[in-house]
Amino acid sequence: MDTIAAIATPVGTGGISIVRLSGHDALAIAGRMIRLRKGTPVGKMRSWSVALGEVVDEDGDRTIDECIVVVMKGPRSYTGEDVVEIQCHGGPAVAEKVLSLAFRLGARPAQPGEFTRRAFINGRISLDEAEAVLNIVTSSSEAALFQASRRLRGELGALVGQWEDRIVDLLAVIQGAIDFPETIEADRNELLDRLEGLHREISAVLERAPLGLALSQGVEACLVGRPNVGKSSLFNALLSRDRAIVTDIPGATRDVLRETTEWYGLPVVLLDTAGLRQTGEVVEALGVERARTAAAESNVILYVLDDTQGIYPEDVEWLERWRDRNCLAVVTKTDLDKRRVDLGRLKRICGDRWVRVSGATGFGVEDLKKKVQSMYVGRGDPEALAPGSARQVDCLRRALEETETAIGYLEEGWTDEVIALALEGAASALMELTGKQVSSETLDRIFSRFCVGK
Ligand SMILES: Nc1nc2c(ncn2[C@@H]2O[C@H](COP(=O)(O)OP(=O)(O)OP(=O)(O)O)[C@@H](O)[C@H]2O)c(=O)[nH]1
Ligand SMILES: [Mg+2]
Repeated sequence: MDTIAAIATPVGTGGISIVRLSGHDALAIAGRMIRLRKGTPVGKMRSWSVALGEVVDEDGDRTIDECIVVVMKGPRSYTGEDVVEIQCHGGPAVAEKVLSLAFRLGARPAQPGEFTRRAFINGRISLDEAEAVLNIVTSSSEAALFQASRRLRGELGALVGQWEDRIVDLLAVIQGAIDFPETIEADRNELLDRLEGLHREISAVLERAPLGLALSQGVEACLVGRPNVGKSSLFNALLSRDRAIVTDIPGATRDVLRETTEWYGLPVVLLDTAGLRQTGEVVEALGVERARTAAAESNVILYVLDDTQGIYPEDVEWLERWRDRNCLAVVTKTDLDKRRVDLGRLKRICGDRWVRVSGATGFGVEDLKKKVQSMYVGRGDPEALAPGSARQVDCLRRALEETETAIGYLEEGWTDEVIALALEGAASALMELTGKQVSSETLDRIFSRFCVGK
C-alpha cells in the first residue's frame, strides 16, 4: 500500500515529537531523509531496532534536527507494513518540517485513524480492538482505561468469537437435518438449551452497555433549576474550584459552562446553565433556551432546589417532565437550615433520586457524585467486561434479538430452515462486531473519529 505519514504526538512544544511513516516505501523515504551516525543506511537497520541520526533536507546539505529512528518491518509492526518512527525534538516547527520532507519524498498525509485502519485491514487487530485503541487514547479515568485495555487485549472479541462458533455449530446441526431429512433429525430440546445458554450470556454483557458507554464516552451531567437556587455555587463545589460567577442577583449565568471531571471513576462533563424562568430580557432568554436544550441532550439532569425556598409549582412540572430520565433532585443551601423543601413530597415525585447538599460548605457533594456514579455502575462490578461503543452495543442487541427469534421459532415448532435463518442473522451480527464482516462505510465512520497519526 502507498506510504502514509503523520505526526503521532500532540501539536505543541514538548520533549519529543514523533513522525510516523507506514507503507511500502517507508524505509526508502526514511533512508533519503535520515543520515545515521554509524554511517549505514536506514534500510539496513534490523526490524525492531533503534539508531541515532540526523534528518537532512533533500540536497543533504542542511541538517534539520537530530533524531532517533525506530524501524519495525512488516508484517510484525503495528500496521502490518514497514513502519518507521522518527523521534525528533518536540517543537511544532521541527515536526512539521520533518513531515513535509517525508511528503516531498513520496509519502502522503495519513487520514484520521489510518494507521489503525491499516492494522485492521492487514489482520493485525480486530475491529473491536481498533475501537479499543480509540477508547484508550480518549480514556479520562482509570476505570475507563482498565475497561478499554481489556477490550484491546481482545477479551470482548474472544467472547464474541466463541459465541459465533457456538452458533455456527448449531447451524451445522440444523443444516445436516435440512440436507438429510430422512437420516438426521436435530434434537430440538438440546438446541433450545444451548440457545438459551447463549441468550443468557449475551444479555449479561449487554446489560453492562450503559456502564461501558459511560466509561468510554463520558457522561454529561447538567445542573438546571430556577434562577438563584445555587447551581453555579454547586458547579464550583463539584469541581473544587471557583469556575463560575456566583452572585445573589438572579439570572447571573447566561451561557452554558462545561467542564470535564471524574466522579469515582466515571468520566463526567459537568454543565452549569442559566436559571429557568420566563424573561423579557433578550440575552437571558437565549441563555434559558440553551439551558433547556442542554438538559434535553444531557445524560443526567441535576435538578437543583433551594432549601431556603421550597418546591415551586414549576419545579414539580420540570421534575415530572424528567421523571423517566436520569434525573436527580438536588436540594442545596442546606447549611442555612431552613428546611423549606418538603422531603416527603420530594420523595413522592422522585422516589429515592434526591440528595441534600450545600454549595457553600461542600456538604453532600461526595454523596451526589456517588449517586450519579451508581446510576451507571449500579451494584455491578465496574471492572466486568462491557462493550465500549454504540456500534458494539448495536451488534450485540441484534445478535440477542435474532437468538430470541430462533428460540421463539423452536418453541413454536417452526421448520429448520426458518430457525437457521435467524441463527445466521445472529452469527452475522457477531461477525460485524469483530469486523469479520463489515462495510467500508462502517469503517469510515469508526476511523473518522480517530486523530491523525493514530
Ligand atoms: N449559604 C449558602 N448560600 C448559597 C449556597 N449556594 C448558593 N448560595 C448563594 O445563593 C446565591 C445564588 O447562587 P448561585 O450559585 O449564583 O445561583 P445560580 O442558581 O447559579 O443562579 P443563576 O445563575 O442566576 O440562575 C449566591 O448569593 C450564593 O452565594 C449554599 O449552598 N449555601
Ligand atoms: Mg448560575
